[in-house]
Amino acid sequence: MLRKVHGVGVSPFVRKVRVALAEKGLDYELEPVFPFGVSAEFKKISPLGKIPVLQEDDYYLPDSSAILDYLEVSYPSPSLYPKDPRDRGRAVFLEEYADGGISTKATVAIFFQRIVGPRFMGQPTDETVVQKAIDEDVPPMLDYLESLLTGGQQFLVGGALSVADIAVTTQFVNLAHAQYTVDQKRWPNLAAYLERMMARPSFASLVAEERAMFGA
Ligand SMILES: N[C@@H](CCC(=O)N[C@@H](CS)C(=O)NCC(=O)O)C(=O)O
Repeated sequence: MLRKVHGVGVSPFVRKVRVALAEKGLDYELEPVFPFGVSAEFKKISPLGKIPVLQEDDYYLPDSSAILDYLEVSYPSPSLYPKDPRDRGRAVFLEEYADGGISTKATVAIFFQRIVGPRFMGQPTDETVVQKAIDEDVPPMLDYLESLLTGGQQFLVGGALSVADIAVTTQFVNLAHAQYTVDQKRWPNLAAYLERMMARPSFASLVAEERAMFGA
C-alpha cells in the first residue's frame, strides 16, 4: 500500500501523525506541502487547506485528530486510546486541549512569531506577543499539566502512552525549537515528563531531523 503524510515536519500536527504512525510501526513517505497559500489541487484533499493529510492509496484524510482515530481503528495494536471509557474521554479532551488550546495560546504566539514569521514569511518577530504568551497565557496551562502529573505518573492518562501524550508533547517540541522550555524548578514533573516523551524513539528521530534543519 502507498501511505503518505502530506505536510512539513515542523508542523506540530504533522508531527503528531508521524509519531502515531511510528508508535504503531507503520511506514510512510513524507510528501512536502508548505501550509498557507496551498494549491487548489491540495484543497481537494484538504478542504480547509491545512496540513496534515494522510493518504493510503486513493484514500485521503485531513486533520490530525481524524487521522489518529482512523489509524486506531485500522491498526488497533498498539492502542493509542485508553480502553476505559472515562480515561478515553479524558485523553480525547487533552488532545483537544493541546490542538486547540496550547497550540493557539503558546505555539502560534511563540513558535510562529520566533520561527515561522521571520524564517518563512518575511515577518519580523513581535516580542510583545511572545512575552505576553510567556508571562500570561502559558503558565496556567503548565500549572494544569503539572497537576496531572504530580503523583509520579509516566503518562497523562490511564498509565500508558495515548493520543493525549502525543498531542501535548508535539506542541512542546515546537516551543523548544523556539527556545522556550518548561522551567523545571516551577514545573518539575511536567519538565521531566516532556524530557521522557521527547526521548522516545518516535519523537527523538523527528526532533533530531528538525533540529538539523533549524540548526538549533
Ligand atoms: N485541526 C487541524 C489543524 C492543522 C493546522 O492548523 N495546520 C496548520 C499548520 S501547523 C496549517 O495547515 N495552517 C494553514 C492554514 O491555516 O491555512 C489538525 O489537527 O490537523
